[in-house]
Amino acid sequence: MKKLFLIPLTFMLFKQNNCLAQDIIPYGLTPNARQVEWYNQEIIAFFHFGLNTYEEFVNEGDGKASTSLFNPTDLNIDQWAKTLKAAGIPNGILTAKHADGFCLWPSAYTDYNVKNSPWKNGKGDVVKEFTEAFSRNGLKASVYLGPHDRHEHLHPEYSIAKYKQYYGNQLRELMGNYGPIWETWWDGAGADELTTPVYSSWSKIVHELQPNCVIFGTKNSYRFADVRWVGNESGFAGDPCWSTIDSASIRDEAANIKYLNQGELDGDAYIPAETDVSIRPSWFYHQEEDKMVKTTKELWDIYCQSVGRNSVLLLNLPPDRRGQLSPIDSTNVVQLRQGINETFGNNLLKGAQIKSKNGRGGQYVETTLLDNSTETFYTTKDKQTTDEITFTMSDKKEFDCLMIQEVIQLGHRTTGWEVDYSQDGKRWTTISETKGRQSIGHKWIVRFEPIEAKYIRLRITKGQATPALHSFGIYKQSLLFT
Ligand code: IPT
Repeated sequence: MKKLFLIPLTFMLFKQNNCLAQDIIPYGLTPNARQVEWYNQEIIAFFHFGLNTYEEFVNEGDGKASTSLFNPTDLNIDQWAKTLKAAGIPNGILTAKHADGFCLWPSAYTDYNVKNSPWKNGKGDVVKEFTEAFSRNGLKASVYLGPHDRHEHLHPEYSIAKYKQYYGNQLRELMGNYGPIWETWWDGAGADELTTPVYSSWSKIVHELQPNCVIFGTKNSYRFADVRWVGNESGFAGDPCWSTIDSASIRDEAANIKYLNQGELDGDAYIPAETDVSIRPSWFYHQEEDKMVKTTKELWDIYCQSVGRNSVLLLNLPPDRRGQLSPIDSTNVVQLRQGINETFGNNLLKGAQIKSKNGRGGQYVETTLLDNSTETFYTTKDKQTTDEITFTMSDKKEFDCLMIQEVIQLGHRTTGWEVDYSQDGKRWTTISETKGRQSIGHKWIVRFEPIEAKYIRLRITKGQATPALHSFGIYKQSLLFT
């Protein structure tokens, strides 16, 4: 009897996949299931690999280079996977075809592919090795099939209609023959002549063959985008950074870089920003850049300005001419993860006494902010869109970083927040780096000079709906980041 009663109750309280209480109604636009999963990955690896890897100073081949250049001496994708696992990166996107049009798999629709390279006597298939190694290692595999194709443009019979067919065929090969594909990337670079109807036919192929595949869309593919470009390739999302945006801003990219970067609170579509940046100056591996690999500290800055600004970080780790990740790149990205774990593994507010002004209580009790669970959250009484939550620690503690998370499935609710500290619980100082903060979303991180305090106060100053917060914490940054 007891059991029978418990099951429906749990069911009533939590919605599948998101575990949301049903009495808190989502506000405005909300993410689809693909977007929620994408957000939770936080970091995705990008692998630019192809003919350009074997050319000097080339990152956007002209489509004329000989296929005989492609010859990895020791391709080992388990090695990429090992790095990703150590770095806590669950997914990787391989450039199956970059702008030069060279295909890393033996496509039946062109000769410009691995079949005509010396690698494995033309019997190799990088996409197959990639998807198999990733699945073997419990990682997600994704592909970039560049819409821009300089080799195909050189074809005397090139036309958009023919290209639409050609690309569609290749998309069917990639989406149909290699198991689950988690994201596909429609780079806007050089793709201006491709119209929305062209992308419409391609999006049908993606949705038909891989219903869970996230589409990175730009410019004329804006209507099919699950995620948008962040507006730069330097690794920073805006402040604020809303997951919503006017979709027309994506279409007219050049005039709307600011909106790509920051989103628009009253936008008409939920299309969050993906922050693509390379660990090296170039997208492809070039040995002369071995001394210019971003340091662990630089990667931490990037992490805080992307994942820590309600975005997902797409970090490029280009394999070298052997077909392996370079040791410097691997070391730095693995250390990034160690530092993230060290930093956020110790929420200094743990065990603090918590009091809120407008807390709803019950299953939404204040302590859910500190329980590290994505299945619980804090909210206020109906109609209370602002709040003050005070944490009293057992003793004063030193911290230089804070993190806050909203329940993204319930929409952008909080639109203003700040954090104060105090030594006596009476006279408060606002942490200046938190002044006027607006968006939260999946995760927001703020760093500052070390502060020592016993009392911390989170002030929710503005909202479109009652706040819904998964977590809040203060931290001391790992020594790996100093
Ligand atoms: C830029 C594209 O215009 C944009 O649509 C997106 O694909 C982006 O690349 C990805 O980084 S072009 C680049 C040279 C800034």
